[in-house]
Amino acid sequence: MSPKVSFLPVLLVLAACSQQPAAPVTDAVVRLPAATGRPGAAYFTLHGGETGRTLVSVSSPSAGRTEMHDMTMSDGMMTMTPLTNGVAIPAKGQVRFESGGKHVMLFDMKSGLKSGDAVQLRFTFSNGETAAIDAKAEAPGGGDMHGGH
Ligand SMILES: [Cu+2]
Repeated sequence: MSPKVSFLPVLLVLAACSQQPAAPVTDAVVRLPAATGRPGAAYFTLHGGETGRTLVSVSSPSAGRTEMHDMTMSDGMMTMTPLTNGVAIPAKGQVRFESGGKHVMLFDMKSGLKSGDAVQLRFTFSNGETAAIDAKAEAPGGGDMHGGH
């Protein structure tokens, strides 16, 4: 057997990976509430894939209720707008949910969650596609605008 042949299995694995459809959601984190009873927030990156998709809802077994919000700054005021018509992600594009922008609010969170814990998020898209992923819990940030929400 020549040395070259031994590389073949590695190449096959790489080829298989590149043909898998990209995950619809990556980089998920959950910002834990600063105090019990306050809402937490979920942040992540949505991927449109080959054809684009529309996120209609996000839920979590660790939260009693969730809402999707967009936070925008107008005339120096932070405004929170519910995203009731879903969030469209263009084909091959991305939409970021991040601090100071779009976010998912997690109400009535289970107590006892701590930094580093896995918090499951369940995503539903308008085409019927669903995804469940584990977000990493993060300690509440001191400068988080969301504290007064
Ligand atoms: Cu909010």
